[in-house]
Amino acid sequence: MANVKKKLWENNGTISATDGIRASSLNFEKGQRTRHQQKGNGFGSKTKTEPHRQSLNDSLEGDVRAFLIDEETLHTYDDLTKVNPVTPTTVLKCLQARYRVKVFYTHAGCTLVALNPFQPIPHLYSLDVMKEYHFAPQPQEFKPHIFIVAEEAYRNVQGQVEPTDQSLVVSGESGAGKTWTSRCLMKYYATVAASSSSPKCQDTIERIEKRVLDSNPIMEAFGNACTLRNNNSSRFGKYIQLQLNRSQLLVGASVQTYLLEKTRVACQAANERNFHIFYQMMKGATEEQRQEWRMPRDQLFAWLPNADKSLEEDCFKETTDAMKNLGITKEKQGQIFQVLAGLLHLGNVSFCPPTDESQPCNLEEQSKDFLQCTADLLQISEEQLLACLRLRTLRAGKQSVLLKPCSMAECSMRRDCLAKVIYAQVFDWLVTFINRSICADKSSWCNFIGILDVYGFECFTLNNLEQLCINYANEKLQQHFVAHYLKAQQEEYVSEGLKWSFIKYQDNQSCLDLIEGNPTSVFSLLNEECRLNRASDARQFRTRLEKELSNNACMSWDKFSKQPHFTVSHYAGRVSYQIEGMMEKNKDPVPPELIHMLQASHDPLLQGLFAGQNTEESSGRGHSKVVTVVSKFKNSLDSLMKILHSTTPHYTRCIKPNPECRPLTFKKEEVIVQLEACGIVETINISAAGFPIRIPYLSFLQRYGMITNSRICKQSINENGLEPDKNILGPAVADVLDVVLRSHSLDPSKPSETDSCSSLVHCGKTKVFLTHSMLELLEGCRDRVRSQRAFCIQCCWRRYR
Ligand code: AD9
Ligand code: MG
Repeated sequence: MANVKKKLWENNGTISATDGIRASSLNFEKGQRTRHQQKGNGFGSKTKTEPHRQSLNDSLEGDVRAFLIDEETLHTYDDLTKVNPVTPTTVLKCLQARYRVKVFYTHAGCTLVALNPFQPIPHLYSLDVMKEYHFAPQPQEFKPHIFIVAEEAYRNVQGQVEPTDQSLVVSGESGAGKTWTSRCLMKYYATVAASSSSPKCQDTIERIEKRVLDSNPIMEAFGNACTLRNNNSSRFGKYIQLQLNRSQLLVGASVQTYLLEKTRVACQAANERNFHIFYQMMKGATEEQRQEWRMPRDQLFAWLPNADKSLEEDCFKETTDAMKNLGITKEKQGQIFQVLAGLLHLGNVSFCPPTDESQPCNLEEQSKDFLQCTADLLQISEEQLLACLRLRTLRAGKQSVLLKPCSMAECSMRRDCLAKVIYAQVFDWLVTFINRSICADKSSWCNFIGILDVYGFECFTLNNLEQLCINYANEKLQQHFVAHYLKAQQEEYVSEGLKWSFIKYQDNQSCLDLIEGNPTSVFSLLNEECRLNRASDARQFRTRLEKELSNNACMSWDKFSKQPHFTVSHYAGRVSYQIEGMMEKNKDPVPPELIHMLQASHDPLLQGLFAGQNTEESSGRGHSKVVTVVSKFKNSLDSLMKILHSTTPHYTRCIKPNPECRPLTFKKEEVIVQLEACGIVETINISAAGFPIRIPYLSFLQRYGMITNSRICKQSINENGLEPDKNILGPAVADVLDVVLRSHSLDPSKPSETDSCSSLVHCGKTKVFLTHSMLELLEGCRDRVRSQRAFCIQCCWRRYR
């Protein structure tokens, strides 16, 4: 091995860590100095690449060791597909070994795995490190890092053939680090895409960068909350497009959000909190604001649980500063906070049963002040508010209107519904405002880098429509990922002259058909149920699902479960969804009288939010015209997928190493579940389904040529810089393979039992494609030849002495 390393140095060659799927490829290229190298890195003469740059020796060690499973050195593998054999267990061990030595990033083929350290690692993300990766001629040679992904996308934008848009897909479970990673990526681009700007345009660029970054604290204040799994959990999905001009400078951005968990505003699980913004207001308001919003310090609000918990996210000033920077005036901010204060008061309104059942519910005595505060802050009539909360309006024909008293449960539902609909509108208004403030004119940008921060796969004890939508989104992304990954593999096979039909792979189309397919699927049946606008019956719906969808292999039922449910076999595991409440959630009904009341508000913000909004009414024959939650979600996801398909994707899978968010604690059982859920195990399976090891001819002969000791091998190796040419090198490679296979009485076209492709080895135009078994045979032969030689040298040496 020392010889090989020495040779490398003499060749001034480099080892590409990203050749194809990076699998064990010893890929030597003649070193070429680039503009950045010749001129220094542009940030002063001191090069600080040492901590991040792997030495060539290390890299080679990693490659060679990959052939030999050795737990001692597992932490040196910077690509999981290099570990041999590649199994979930070895991959897990490798990640654990790396985490132990505080290495948090690892490649997995075309994916980057990011382990959450749960403690600040400032040196890993400093400005200097950003610059190192940005100015490196070959960032891939550096240790795996999110900045490699960022830089690769940035360079890809100015593609060699034509510029291409890029997407960075960040996924993982709650608390795994998606939002942290997305912020880190945005900061990277805000830094590197501005660094080369001329002083003249610096002002404008800085302003837009700051505004783009300032969108984060606003969206997080209004869209994030403290949950059991993450103190700063995003309760919505987000796709942000960073717009770049011809000079690759960041000139703007646009944000698209998905499925805000608006129920949180009125209902927080035990030990969880409402959206951060409410706590920020409670803690950060001035005395004057407190009076205005009727929020004395000691006031308890039912919708503000766990307010004593102190979080760094509770920083009101950061939010209001960011709002100001984005152009949200003090006046508008005041309107927003006043409405939110109104919602907090609304949460303290509760009802008690009437003495006479034909009468509406009574207000609890202590609720009266809160009702009045709510009406004042929302600038609506108190009487109208009370009527809307406890009386249902029934229309009989066009003219006559009946008012029917609501039950206690209905009153609470209407109160919660009012809060949800207002909060969701405020959130959408903010997103629209942010977009107006940061989006560049279409004529001033030509390409974008999109960053997708979406909720990961979810499986709780009880799962309902929210989990079905989230897991459906993950199925879509997984399909996209697999298609991209297989396409990349297929392209390499085809360009190397191999047949693609070697690969047998099962995709997740039938699961998607089950959820969203036409004409019959879970979504279509749910929508039909909502359209019919009849009282939902969970058991009836379950029977319907069984009748219509039981022929889909991804659908099943737990016979012992008492609750009506259905179980879907997702790519990441089986999830049982309870049917109770699902149809109502899909309808997400808003009583029209609530909207009418808000439209009549004197508050300019509410007026603007609800003006022109269609109230949900039933058509004559009892059919509802409502656009259901799943239809809206499917449509927004379809548009997202269209965008993703038009870009070059890069995947980062964030992993949460322990559920308690403890620093530097790795729990294997937690991690393996996530590796499965985020498709890493699947990636490994796909990679193992073909020829996971590809070695360029020259590299192959340099390592295995000694097996045959043929003259042509020596010639090839001695000719430094020789372009790998199958005509010259091919026969030598064939010789080596022939010797190895014959010595084991094997047929190259027949795989071993552990290989999933239909042959052991294939010679492409420039590379040899191997299965793991073939690699082991080659390594074994090489070891035998080397020990025989060592033995001979020892004998000669003794004789000589
Ligand atoms: V959720 O689905 O929105 O609930 P995320 O977004 O996956 O979740 P988040 O990015 O919020 O998780 O990360 C959780 C916490 O982990 C952060 O608040 C940080 O304290 C911590 N974290 C994540 N990544 C890093 C990191 N690279 N370095 C240090 C980190 N801390
Ligand atoms: Mg998040």
